[in-house]
Amino acid sequence: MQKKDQSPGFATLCIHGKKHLDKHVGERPIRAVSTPIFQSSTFAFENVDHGAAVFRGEDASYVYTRLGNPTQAALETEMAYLEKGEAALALASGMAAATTAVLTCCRSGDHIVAGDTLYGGTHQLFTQTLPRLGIEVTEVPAQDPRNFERAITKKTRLVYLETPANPTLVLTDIAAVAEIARRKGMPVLVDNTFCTPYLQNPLELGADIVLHSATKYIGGHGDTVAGILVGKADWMMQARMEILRDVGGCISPFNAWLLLRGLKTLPVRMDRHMENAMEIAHFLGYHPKVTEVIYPGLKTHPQHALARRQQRGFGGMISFMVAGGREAGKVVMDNVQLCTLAVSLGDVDTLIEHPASMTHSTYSEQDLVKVGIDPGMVRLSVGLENVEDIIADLRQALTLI
Ligand code: LCS
Repeated sequence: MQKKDQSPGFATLCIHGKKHLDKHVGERPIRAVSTPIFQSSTFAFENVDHGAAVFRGEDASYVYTRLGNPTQAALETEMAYLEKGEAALALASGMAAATTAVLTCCRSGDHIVAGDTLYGGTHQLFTQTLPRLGIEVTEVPAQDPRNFERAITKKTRLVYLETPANPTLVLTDIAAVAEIARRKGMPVLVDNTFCTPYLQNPLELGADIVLHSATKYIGGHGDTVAGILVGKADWMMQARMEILRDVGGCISPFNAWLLLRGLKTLPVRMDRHMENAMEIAHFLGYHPKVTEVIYPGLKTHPQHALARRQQRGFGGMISFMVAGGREAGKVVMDNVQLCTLAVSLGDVDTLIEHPASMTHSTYSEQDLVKVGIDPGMVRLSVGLENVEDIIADLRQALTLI
C-alpha cells in the first residue's frame, strides 16, 4: 500500500498503534513490548466509596471483565484506529458481534434490510432467531443499491451489508447504500470480514458500524473465535452497557491478546493471501474442468470495477464451479491433500469447503439458487503456503473428476 503523507502507515499502526500497558508486579515497573494479558475476571476497588463512584459512572476504573478489561481495551483501541472509527467493542465471536449490533439498533416491531448473500449463520439469525423476537429482516439482491431503497419501510432501523459476500463474492456499493440510508435516517452496518481494514474502510465510505468476524484474517492463524464492532463512541457505549452487559458475549483476555498478535502481521499476510489467490484464480480460470471462477480481482468478475474503486485489493477468497456440478465438486474436496476440508477462512492454511452443505446449509435449496450459491460451488480460502504447492494439489484433485 502506498503512503501519501507523513502519518504512520498501516503496517506501522498494526505494530505500534497501542501504548504500552504499564504494569507493576511487586516493586518493579514493567513496560512490556507485547501487550500483557490481564487474565483477571474482576478488579479491586480502593474502598466502598470508590466502588460506588465506579458504579455511578463517575470513575472509569475497571470493574469486571464482561464489561471491560485492559487487554480487551488495547485490542479495541487498535481496531478503532485501523478502521478509522471513534470506538470499538471486542466480543466472543462474529455472531456475538452481529447479535449485539442488531439488538443495540432494534427492538421488537423493528425491521432490518440486508443483502441476500450473507454468512449462513447471519442468515439463520435473520430468518429464524430475530423473527422470534419480533424483528423482521428483508434480504435483497445486494448488487443494486436501489433494492435497499425499495425495501426500506417506516419500521426499518438498520441496513446490514456483507461485502464481498460469503461465498458468492458479490459486492455492495457501500457509498451508494450509505447515501440512501442517510437520507432515510438510519445506520448502515458493513461486515468487513473478507477485506479487513487493510483493504476497505467502510466508515470512510459513509457506513456507521463495521463488523468483523475476527476469527478470520484478524486472528489469522485458525486458533481463535472472536468478533469486533467499530463505530461511534456513544453507540458503542450503548452496545457495551445495554447489550453486552445483559447478553454477555465478552471476549476472553487471552483471545484478545491472540488477536493483537495476529494484527501485527495482518498487512504482510493479506499481501501474500492476495498474491496467491490471484495466481490460483488464473490457474483455475484456464483449467478445462473448471466452468466458472469467482474472484473480484479477475476482469471477468461482474463487479471488478467496483472492487477496484471500493477496495485496495481483492482479498484471499475464491469460489469456483467444476464441470459435473455437485458430485464433481465433491471429488475435488474429498481428494485434496494439502488443502484442508474445513469451514472458517482467513487462516494461514488453505481451507476448502462446500457452501451448499456446510457454511450455507441454513439456506433452503430454493434460496441457494435464488441468491446465486450454486449447489456445486466450491469455496477456497487461499492460505500462505507456497502457491505452486496449492496449485499442484488442486491440479491432482481436478484430474480425478
Ligand atoms: N461474518 C462473516 C462474513 C463470516 O464469514 C462469519 C463466519 C461470521 C460473520 C460469524 O463469525 P464467527 O461467529 O464464526 O466468528 N464464517 C464462517 C465461515 O465461512 N465458515 O465458518 C464460519
